[in-house]
This record gives sequence, structure tokens and C-alpha cells, in this order.
Amino acid sequence: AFVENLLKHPTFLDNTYTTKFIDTTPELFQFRKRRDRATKILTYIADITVNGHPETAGRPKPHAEVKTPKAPAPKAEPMYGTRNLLEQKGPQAVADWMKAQTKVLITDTTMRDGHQSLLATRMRSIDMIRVAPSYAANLPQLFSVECWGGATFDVAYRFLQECPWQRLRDLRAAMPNLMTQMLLRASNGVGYTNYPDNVVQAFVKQAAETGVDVFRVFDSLNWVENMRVAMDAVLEANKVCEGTICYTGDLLDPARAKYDLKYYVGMAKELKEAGAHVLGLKDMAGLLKPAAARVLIRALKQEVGLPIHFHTHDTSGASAATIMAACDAGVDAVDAAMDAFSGGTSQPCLGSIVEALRHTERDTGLDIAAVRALSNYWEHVRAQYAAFESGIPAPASEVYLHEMPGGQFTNLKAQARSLGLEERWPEVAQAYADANQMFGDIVKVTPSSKVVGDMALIMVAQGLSRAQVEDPALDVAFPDSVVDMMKGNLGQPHGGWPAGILRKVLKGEAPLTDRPGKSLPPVDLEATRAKLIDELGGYKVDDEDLNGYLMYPKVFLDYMGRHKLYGPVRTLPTRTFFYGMQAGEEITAEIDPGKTLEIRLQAVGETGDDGECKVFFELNGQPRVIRVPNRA
Ligand code: BTN
Ligand code: 3PY
Ligand code: ZN
Repeated sequence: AFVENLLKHPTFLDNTYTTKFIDTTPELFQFRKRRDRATKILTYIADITVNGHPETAGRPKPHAEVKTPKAPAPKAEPMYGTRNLLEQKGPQAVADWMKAQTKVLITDTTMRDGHQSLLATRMRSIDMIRVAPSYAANLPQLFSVECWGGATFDVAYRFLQECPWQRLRDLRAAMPNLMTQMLLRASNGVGYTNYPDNVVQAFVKQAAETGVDVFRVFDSLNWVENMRVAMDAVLEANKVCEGTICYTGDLLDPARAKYDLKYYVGMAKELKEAGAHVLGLKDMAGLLKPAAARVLIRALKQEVGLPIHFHTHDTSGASAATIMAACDAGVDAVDAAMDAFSGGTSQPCLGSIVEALRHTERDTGLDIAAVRALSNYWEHVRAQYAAFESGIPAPASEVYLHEMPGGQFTNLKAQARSLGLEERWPEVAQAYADANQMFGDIVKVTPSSKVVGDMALIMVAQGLSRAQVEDPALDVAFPDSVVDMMKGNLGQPHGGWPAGILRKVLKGEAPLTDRPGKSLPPVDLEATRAKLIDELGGYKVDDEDLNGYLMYPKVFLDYMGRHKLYGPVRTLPTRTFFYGMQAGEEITAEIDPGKTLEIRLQAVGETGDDGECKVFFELNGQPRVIRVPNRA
């Protein structure tokens, strides 16, 4: 009866229920203790089967023949890899080893930036964990596997209904010889705003404990001052600290002299001084041209002395040439995505880089047959996510105009579409470039890129030119994110904010010029945990949960609310998760190691006058009927 009450409650029916709803109507949730996990999962499947998944409604569907993909067989026991070196000799030894190699080291980004850039970050853990043992066994020469951080953290909770920490733990266990790598937005953690220092410190400590080996730390304004707390926490954890420069502008263009060789070399030296083991060069938009890469990487190698790890995006279609130039100039490691997840706004093609360098002194040493087999797996994974394809069909030299990061490009296009501005995309691209110049030509990467995007969209929607926005006589309603950035809450850009726009946005209010973390009071971690335990009705909140909550309080609570209703849905096959089941179909879900549910959908019944639909299952051979509201 409790289930029925809950499912009929209007707040639930229109999908607006929150944890507050749980608080205000506790009687509806008393059934929780009595519902086992299998019933919860069946309820989820029944609901999606009857009502569809809100995220895939109206989107392209995978072909009927797309099945759960099979991972390539692991060929041998995992051989000694970079993780073993890190464990035995520590992070400085890893950096020294990198420099001693003649081969180009490769990081595979498929499990993080690849799907973040191509599939709106929607790849589910199950599709990664299934193939992880094949990575460990068949590609033990990889430098690292980038599989965590960036946007994957909140998307896991928010849209995939799974715990990002569990993903990390499972991947770590399945690839004991390979270093895992994450992208960390320095003081912004894996969020969009600066957090108190002790929150950043706790997050890094937990990430290291749960399984991150290499931390790529960047700041969205390239402000090294604002990277120290995160970098120190990585050093403290004895993991590899990749202090990272974000590349912007055009090194060889005299008209973009703000970001010249001297600027980059200077920043690199600051990062070395701050303790970086490795120097990351992050070209988040794919703007570094081949000739500029040659000059930049040669200079960084000569003048800094750290091993260099280069990351780029193929938005322009020219990234392979830049990678080859970087290899000629002595880069130590480069990022690439497995073929099926490469190109476009994602990374350059891993297999093609392996082939291009073969029989040269910089041969990667990776087994190309293993790469092909893994890419074949990823091709089948990608087919399951047809609903999230951005549909950008061709390379775009337009990226040199707007300079949007790979992950943002597709996102902003979708946002423009939803605002009815799709036809006016070229104007959005131009407004983005104009907004950047108006802010003084800044580094654009999460979260600063989002601010520039917000500004560009209102400029196009309201027909405002840069001159009008800057005109002191004209009233402009700036987006909150712009006001926040001008207040200094993301930190300080190289050269400071232009005085005119600062005055106009802040209406004379004085901005913060110190590091935001300096004035943010520390969070009382144990008091927060106690409050959270209380709010979750006594649920045992561990350190991972606490860190998830500290990054994204509302997202975490919503996740927990749904988890109580639907259980471990991360164990469902991806097609089932997004589309439910067909009558006669059978699936399995391993809810604990060795504890597998065999689920068969027998039939979907008629919807009664009460709006309820009966869904008939067989669970491990036993009949089960689940009632869900028909909201369709
Ligand atoms: C989301 O957060 O919107 C995506 C997660 C899926 C939640 C499913 S969709 C059908 C069912 N009804 C809900 O309100 N939540 C679940
Ligand atoms: C992120 O911060 O998520 C990025 O990928 C930035 O490039
Ligand atoms: Zn990237």
C-alpha cells in the first residue's frame, strides 16, 4: 500500500519529488525497508518500459540488433605497468622514467574526455568496467587511462543514477597495473565554482584513496596561485601531480601576443616551482597548430625540464598533425581516444597515432591488434548511446574563431537549439569570440568557458553587440555567472579584468582580488556528515558520500532519493537502463559479486482506471508483478 501511495502522489508523478519531499511526507517512504533491491530494480525497469526514460525521449534509438558488447579476451596476466612503478618507487620515479623513454607514451581518454566530448558524458560504468581487464592484460604499456573527473563526476549522480566513487573503485581493481588518471579543476574541484580549501583537500585525499594515480590539475584562468591547494593535496597523497597549462590564443600570431612563449614558459616554471612532477599542456579547444606546437614544446622541454604530457581535441580535424609535430619536438606523453571514440570534438585517433609512429624512433610500443580489438568493443558501446550523439558531421575550422573547448562546443550547440537559436549558430560563435575579447581575452575552459558561453547566448538572444554591452549608458542584465566571475570568485586572469566591463558588471562594487579560498571558511566536515545522516534517515554516510555531497549537495541528495526507490540500477545493461525491456526479453544484472538476478519481462498489462499499469516479470524463475503509474 505504501508503494501505491507513493507512486500516486502528485509530487512523484510529475517528477518533481526531491529529498525534501521525502522529509515532508515520511509516511510514504516507510515501505523502503521492506522492499528488497530486486524489487527496486524491477520497479525501475517497469517504469522505464511503460513511461520511457526522460533523457532518451524523442532522440535517435540504437538499432534493434545492437546488443551488449563483448570485451576482447584478456591475453595474459596483467604485466608490470606504470602503476607498479608508482607503487614501488613513487611519483618522482614515474616522472624520471617518462623522461628516460624514447617512445611516445600514450594516455587513453576514451573513458573520460572521449565520451564527455562526443556523448554528453553519458557513458555508464558497466560499459567501462567490462573492458577494463582487457586494458590491463592487452595494453600494459599505456601511460595511463583517463577515466575520472571533469564532468563525469556529477553526470554519474545526476543522469546515470550511479555512484562515481564506485566506478573508480571498480576500474582501479580491474586495472591493477595501469595508472588511472583524472581531470581536476583545481579549486573548483569537479564543480563549477571555488570550494573552501578543506573541501578540495578532502576531495583529493579521497580520490587518491579510492584509486586515482595521476591528477591533471588545471585552473580555468591559468592562475597558478589558485592551483596550489589542489597540487599540494596531490603531493601529500604521494600521487602523480600533473600541473597543467591551458593553451589558448595562437602562439605564432603577433596580434594575440598576450599568450606568447614567454607567458607559457613562465607559467610552466611556476608550476614546476609549485611541485608538479609532470607538466600538462592542455589544449582543450584544439587550437594548438602544428608549427606552434613545435616551437612551444621545444621551448618547454629546454627551459623547464619536466616531462610534458600533451592533450588536444580534434575539432579542427588537424590535431594529428599537431601530435606529430609535438612528437618531433620531444613531447613525452600524448592523449588519444580509441578510434571509435576519437575525432571531432574528442581526442585524436589512438590507433592512427600508434601506426604513424611505428618504425620511427618514437614508436609507442603498443600492440595495434589489441588497439583494434578494443576499438571494436568501443564501437559497439557507442552504438548503444545513439540518443546522445551530437551529430556534428565534419571538422570545423570555425573553432579558431570561437575557441570553445571540445566538451562545450556540442553542449552550447544544443543549448542554442533549445533557445531557438540553432539557425543563428554563426552569430553565437562570433558572440562567443566577442565576449572573450570583452573579458580581456581569457582562458576558456570549465568553468570560465561556461561564463563566456552564457554571455554569448544573451548577446545573440537580445541582439546586443559587444559595443552595446560595454556602453556605460546602456543597461544590460548580465548573467549571474558573469557577475560572479567579475567579482573574482573564479580567481584572477592574466593581466586582470578590463576596467570598463568590471565597473559596469559590478556597478561600482569592489571585486575580490585574493584567492577565493582564502576567505571561504572551512566546512565542518563531521558536522556536515551528522546533518546528512540525519537528513537521510540514519543512512550510514561514508567519506565518499560526504565528498559527493560537498561537491554537489542537491545532486547528491536527489541521487540518494532515487537510489532508495530504484536500487542498484547501475548493474542493468545500458539498453535496459535507457529503454526498458521488450516482452519475452531476458537480461541479467549482477547486483553483488556472484549474486545475479535473472530477469524476464513476460508482458506489460493494460493500464487500469487508476492509471496504474501492471508489469509481469519472472525473477530467477519466479513470477513477479510490479505496478507503476502510466504517465505517458
Ligand atoms: C533523471 O534524473 O531525470 C534521470 C534518471 C532517471 C530517473 C527515472 S526516469 C523514470 C523514473 N521516474 C522518475 O521520476 N525517476 C525515474
Ligand atoms: C572539464 O573540466 O570537464 C574539461 O574537460 C575541461 O577541458
Ligand atoms: Zn579535453
